[in-house]
Amino acid sequence: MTISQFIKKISMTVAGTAIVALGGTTTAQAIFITPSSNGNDLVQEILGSGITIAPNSINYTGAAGASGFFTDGLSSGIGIDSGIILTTGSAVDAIGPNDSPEKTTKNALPGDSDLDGLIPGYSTEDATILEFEFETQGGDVFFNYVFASEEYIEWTNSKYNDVFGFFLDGENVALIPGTSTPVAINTVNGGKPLGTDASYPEYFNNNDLDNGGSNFDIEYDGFTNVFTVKALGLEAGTHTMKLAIADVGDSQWDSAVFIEARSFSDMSDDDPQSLKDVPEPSVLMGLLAVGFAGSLLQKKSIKSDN
Ligand SMILES: [Ca+2]
Ligand SMILES: [Ca+2]
Ligand SMILES: [Ca+2]
Ligand SMILES: [Ca+2]
Repeated sequence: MTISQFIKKISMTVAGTAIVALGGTTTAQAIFITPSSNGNDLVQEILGSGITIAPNSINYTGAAGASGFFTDGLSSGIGIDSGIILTTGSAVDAIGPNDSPEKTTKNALPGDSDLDGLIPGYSTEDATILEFEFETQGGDVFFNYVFASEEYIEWTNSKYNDVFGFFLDGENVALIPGTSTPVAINTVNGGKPLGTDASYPEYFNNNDLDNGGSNFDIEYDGFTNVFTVKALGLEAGTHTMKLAIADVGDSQWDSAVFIEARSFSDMSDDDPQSLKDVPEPSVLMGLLAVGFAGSLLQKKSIKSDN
């Protein structure tokens, strides 16, 4: 590592104790995770109406603890109540409260060439992949998801551009609405520092301890709104789906994708859970708190190579 690379990897962070005390909210429940790397169980959880899974087509690639089921997601504010989680580290580390800017599990697994292809110039590590083949009765496919990460906010717009992809017959359909742009750290964020050089910030929910968090009872420092995959007019017959997520630039700072239970279907959900009872972040209190806490305490955080 050169000196300049080393310097780039040093960030100043601010302890969040005062922020939690001032801006935190209490909730009766919060997201709960049950780890599983059983591909059949994971696919069954997201399977909705009008979809038939091809026999013996399900394949899970990843660490045993990297994936699982989640419940009570609405109480943590992610807009989806239950479903499956795929991560680049440890699934149980999604559980709040947010007590670290850098929750990390190195799984020492390779990346994925399809994901590499989404972010030219970067390379992936610690890939977690759930693949299956299916038929759709209605000819369409819909499902709902949220992307979340510890890379927010300190590594926004850096090389640690964690990414995921939902590859339908090899083509990524996890795109920012109305664009052909994959959803990743550097494409959906609130900027760094928050509010500077943001990308689609209207889709970003800040939960960063050093930037007014924690607004949500979940470990990830930021996450997207609920996005819906819409793939219309598929030909009759069997299609492939590959759900994949990976770290980028190194194997540290976990990212995750949440996929809603029973949402993988041939019909659009007209009443998504995201419209029901999502807590509002205490933005004003958070902004006041970060200004206050910023003068109290600082520590250095170093993101070293593997
Ligand atoms: Ca965190
Ligand atoms: Ca972070
Ligand atoms: Ca990792
Ligand atoms: Ca990462």
